[in-house]
Amino acid sequence: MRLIENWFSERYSDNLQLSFRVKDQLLSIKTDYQRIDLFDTYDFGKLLSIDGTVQLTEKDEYVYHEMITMIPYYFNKKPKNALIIGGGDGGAAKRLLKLNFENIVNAEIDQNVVEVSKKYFPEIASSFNDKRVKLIIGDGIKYVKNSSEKFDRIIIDSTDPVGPAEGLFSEEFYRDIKNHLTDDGIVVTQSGSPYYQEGALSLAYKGLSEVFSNVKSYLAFIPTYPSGLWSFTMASKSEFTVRDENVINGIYFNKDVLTGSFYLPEFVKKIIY
Ligand code: AG3
Repeated sequence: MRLIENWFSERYSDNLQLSFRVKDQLLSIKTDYQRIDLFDTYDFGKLLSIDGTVQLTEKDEYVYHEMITMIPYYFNKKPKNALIIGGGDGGAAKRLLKLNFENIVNAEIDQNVVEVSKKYFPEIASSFNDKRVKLIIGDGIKYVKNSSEKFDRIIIDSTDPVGPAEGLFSEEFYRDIKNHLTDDGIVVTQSGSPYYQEGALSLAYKGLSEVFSNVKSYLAFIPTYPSGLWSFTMASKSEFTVRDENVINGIYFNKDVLTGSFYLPEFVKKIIY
């Protein structure tokens, strides 16, 4: 019998938090960049948190990772190579491998995220063992400043725009990203909860709009993130056109989602237009 119940909570506002009952805390480390915690939760399996915010859980990571990779995949020319910035858990790379990308560069700033993920989420982080994935431990912002390679897709798999990820929501960074995109290439970033993090969505949308002529936001339901309603924003130098090709279903993603996730509620449109 357990006499004490343990809970992990992510605070959304002064008056609201989401709590997960946990069987155990498996890890808590402070790295040069952030604090990383790992919990074994009752309802969502293992949960990775960075600076107190949920990054991924075993049970619902598929929504985020499918939506950040599969939506942009089906637009414009078939992509073959990609750059992932952040994404140290390997989840985005794993989905790109499934989509048959030939070369993936993954720039993650914090080696500890990779190590923790390899240990606690081996199935997800197994993507780093694939020859098509080149892992670079380093700052994505510096990487896009100091290299010249072009990519068909650039995926900004960042944490919230505070602390180490702040620069990943800046116009200057988006300008550097543009130099790395092929002519009809697409950059996509997670852009926060439209309900609790209006600022993240407007920073991403407005910043990308300063740099790219085509920008679109879309939504997904992610039960373990603030409010459950999550936004992503993608941008390109060329107009977006969906390829005429059969769509592979994910667990969340399908043909209807490819269209429907772009239909935005009025309060979300107000944030970005
Ligand atoms: N990175 C984006 C997580 C943002 C969650 N924010 C929050 N819980 N406040 C996800 C990493 C998965 N590869």
